[in-house]
Amino acid sequence: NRVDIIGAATTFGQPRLGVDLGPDALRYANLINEIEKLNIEVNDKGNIYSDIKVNVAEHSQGDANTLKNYDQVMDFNEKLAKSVDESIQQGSFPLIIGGDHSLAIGSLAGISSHYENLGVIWYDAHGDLNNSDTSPSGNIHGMPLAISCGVGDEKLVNLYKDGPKVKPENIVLIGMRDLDEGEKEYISENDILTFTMTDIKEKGISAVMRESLEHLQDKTDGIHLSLDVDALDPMETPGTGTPVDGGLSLSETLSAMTQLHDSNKITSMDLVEVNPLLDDKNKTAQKAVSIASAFFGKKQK
Ligand code: DIR
Ligand code: MN
Ligand code: MN
Ligand code: MN
Repeated sequence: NRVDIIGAATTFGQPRLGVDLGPDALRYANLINEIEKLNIEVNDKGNIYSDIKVNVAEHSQGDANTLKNYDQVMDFNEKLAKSVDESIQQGSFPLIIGGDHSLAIGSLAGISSHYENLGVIWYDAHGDLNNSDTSPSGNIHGMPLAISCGVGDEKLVNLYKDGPKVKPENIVLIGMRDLDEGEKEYISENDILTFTMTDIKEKGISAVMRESLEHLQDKTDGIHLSLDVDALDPMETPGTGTPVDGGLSLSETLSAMTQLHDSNKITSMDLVEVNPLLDDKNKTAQKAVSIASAFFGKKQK
């Protein structure tokens, strides 16, 4: 078993500059070594960037009805999808480190050709199920899951490979506490299994993870975990662009990751929205590394 690390150095899905430095912040927090310690071979493929460079003065201009930094997001995700696809072809487990969550457009596009019925666990404070009509911001990091389901801009929907990449019935949302109206409608119309923070407090994280895996394991042939560090409480992970109070603790998240590891069902992972420019001494990257370590099998003491 080999893990390919793919650095998704993009900030184009949202306005807070610095999330493109997330992959290197995770490396400086010793990501590679911590995974190698678990007797896993790690191949760091380096970073992917858009050919269109960040323009600090003009980043994320436009109103909520536009798709901000559209050309950059397209260009970036085409490249990312190709790299992810190649890693799976070579038999590696792709760990895509971000970078803002718009990168999931590319990671899911690259993954999806390998699975007929890809499951997705979206561990996030947000649903990322907006389109340009429902989005309050025009930030594409609030849209990748809708785009992957075939809803939204046609070129983004058909990026890398034509058609939707994921079916709504194969999605589980965990950690939700900041859903927009249009997202709530999409969730209820499509009956997406959703665990809000209230649900997690009532049931406990271990029941939530068990029910999530039960929901997916028989009908899917692979499961992608997309973990946004803003799922955790801002006291744990302050270095992220859109923090929301009332989130998961680190210890809940570590036990969730251990459950996913022990299930042996997860076939790829995104670890996203670490922004070292908003952080406190790289603490968010360090927690993200401990989350990845638990996911790859490190036992909690
Ligand atoms: C909000 C925020 N729902 C939007 N989304 C975020 O702009 O669409 N996603 N922060 O991670
Ligand atoms: Mn997100
Ligand atoms: Mn989020
Ligand atoms: Mn193991």
